[in-house]
Formats: sequence, structure tokens, C-alpha cells
Amino acid sequence: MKIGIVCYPTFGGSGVVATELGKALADNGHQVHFITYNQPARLDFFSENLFYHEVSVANYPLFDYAPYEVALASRLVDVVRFEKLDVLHVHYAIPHASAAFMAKQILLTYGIYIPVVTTLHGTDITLVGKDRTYKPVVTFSINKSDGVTAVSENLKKDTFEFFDIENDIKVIPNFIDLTRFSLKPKDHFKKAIAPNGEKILIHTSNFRKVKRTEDVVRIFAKIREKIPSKLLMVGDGGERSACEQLCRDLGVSEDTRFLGKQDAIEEILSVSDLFLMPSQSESFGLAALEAMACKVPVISSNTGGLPELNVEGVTGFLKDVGDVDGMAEKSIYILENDERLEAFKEAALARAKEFELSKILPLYENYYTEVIEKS
Ligand code: GMT
Repeated sequence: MKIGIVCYPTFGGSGVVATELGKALADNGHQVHFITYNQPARLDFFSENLFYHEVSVANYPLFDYAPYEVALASRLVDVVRFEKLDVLHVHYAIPHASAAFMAKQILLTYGIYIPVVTTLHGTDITLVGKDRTYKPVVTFSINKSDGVTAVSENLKKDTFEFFDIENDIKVIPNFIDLTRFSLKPKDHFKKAIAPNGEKILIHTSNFRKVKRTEDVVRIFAKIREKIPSKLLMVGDGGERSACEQLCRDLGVSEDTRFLGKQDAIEEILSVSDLFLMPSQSESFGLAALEAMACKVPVISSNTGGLPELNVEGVTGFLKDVGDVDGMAEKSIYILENDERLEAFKEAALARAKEFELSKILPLYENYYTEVIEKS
């Protein structure tokens, strides 16, 4: 198949899923064309089946806001026509699904029908999409997609709840490439961070409000009262400086390291004992799956798609959003006994294996075939 992929080329979860999916499809012999405004992170190598088409937005003094959606739709028309694509797969509804709809209508005037698959990732539904600024366009463009997927049953349920959706939604969960995400021998790194054998807690995110990163610091401060431990904060974003200040206020700065954006995240996960994800909402929790693949159990909130990934009492624990005390208590329970910690680590890895790339890739391939045949 010739597949066009539209995504945000950034470190966000939807961009990571789109890029890893494109790479896997290319490895499986499909021709994959990425159409976006920047070379996606993790796509910095040559493959004969991978192509990148940049969307450049011409600026003009009249524009306070450059019309990216129009530029993207025009580029889609161009790429679909000249590369003879079979299907367009857009990740994150805003504004990709409506740009794809616009392109589809224009392509009809050339006698071309391009089927569009839209994958809903999370905040495009639960936060941004349902805001009335975007809702009518999001509803329309989901309904006009030839196929719609969501990354969890919970996100599917939310989509039907928040929008008037007429088509079916297929759930295809996030996946993990275990050749990359696995326990790496990084003992020297562990010693450097925790020289006295302290336990290592980790959080990775883009530090947006929805991640409740201050809760991470508060949970850690409580754990540290009982168990000698260190906290690694990986990533960057709007909430980082508030977290740094909170670390100072709670007196845990000495034991907390902010590492910023990191490429080799699997190496940092490999030295960690427990992953903290106290998000306000989380449609799947790809970062938690990455941790589990590196044998790191998860303390998470009990929200969105997280219960579909994190198994209560087996791979970690789930508590209500904002229940800092409860999350700290369960963290201590896991960390205070080495045998128990090892059992949770083994279970986390076993659970991650259920989401291995090779199991999820055929679900997308079969869905493309179904959508193309239907249209
Ligand atoms: O929240 C992020 O880290 C980015 C966001 C996105 O859409 O780029 O991630 C969402 O998509 C991921 C991939 O499908 C999911 O694993 C995340 O749970 C989801 N984030 C939220 O729902 C907050």
C-alpha cells in the first residue's frame, strides 16, 4: 500500500505513535509518506520506503495567524495526486482531520477518491476538541472520515459521549517496539544517580497541566520520608518551573533531577524502579507502556484508558486523580520489599508484551484494507 501519514512531528504521544507506525509499515514493505511541517523526531535515517513532504506555510503581513490547515490541505492534494496514495492516515483530529476532508473534496474534482482514516489520540477529544471553539469542525470531520480509530475503549466511549458521532470507531491501542524498549545494562548510570542504592522514581511527560506534574513532586516527597529515593523528571514544558519551585519548597531538590528532553529514554527507564503518572486525563498512557517494557511498574491515576493498561495490584496501582497520599502509600508498599518490587517489575514487562508492535501492526494494516475496499 501507499500510505500518507499526517501528524505532529514533535515529542508528543500522537507524533511518536504515528512515526513508529510509519516506520513499521515501511519495514513491512509499504510505501509511507509523512506529510507535516517538520521532519518527525525519530525519522532521521534513510529507508527506501519512507518519504517526507514538508508543509511550508507562506507568511504574509496580513496574517496574524498563518493558515496551516489550508497549506496542509494543499500539500495533501499535491502528494496524493502525484504519489498516487491509496489511503491517508491522520493522527490527532485537530486540524488534521478537517484538512484531510478539504483535500478529499478537492481531489474529487480530479476524479480521485482518497479514503481517510482518523486516529483519535486523547486531548483532541477530551480537552481541546470538545471545547466549543473546535467542536463543530471536529464532529464534522470525524463523521466524514472513512475510518476512525481510538487508542482505548475509554477514548471511544468519551468520543461518543462528547460528540454526535455517526460512524463506528475501532479501538487500536498504542504499541511498543520491544527491540528498542527493553531493560538495558546501565548500572554505572544507576550508581551515578543513586550512589547509596536509593530507589529511583521517574516521570516522563511534556509537563502540561493535564499531567499534574506537581502531584509527582508531592508523591515523591512523601515516599522519600519513608524510603531513601531519588526522582528523575524527564521532558520539558509549561509546568516545569512550578515543579522546580515546589521541589525547593518541599526540600527535595537535592534528590530530584530535571533531565529535560531526552532521546534515549529507554536507558533512563532502565535504571528506574517506579514510574509515576498522576495525570488528570490520559487516553492510553504511552509513556507508562514504555516504562513497563523496561520492567518499571506504574503508579497512575485511575482515569481514561489507564485501567486498560495498568493492572491494579499486578503491574502497579491506580488511585483517584489528585490522591497524592494514596499514590505515595502504594509506591511505598511496592518499594519497601525487594522481592515484591521484583514481582511487580516482572508483571509490568509481561503486560507490556501484550502490546508488542508485531501484535498491533496487523490491526492497522487490516483496517486500511477494509477502509479502502469499502470506499
Ligand atoms: O499528552 C501527550 O503526551 C501527548 C498526546 C498527544 O496526543 O500527542 O498524547 C495522547 O496520545 C498518546 C498516544 O496515543 C496517548 O498514549 C496519551 O495517553 C495521550 N495523552 C492524553 O490523553 C493526555
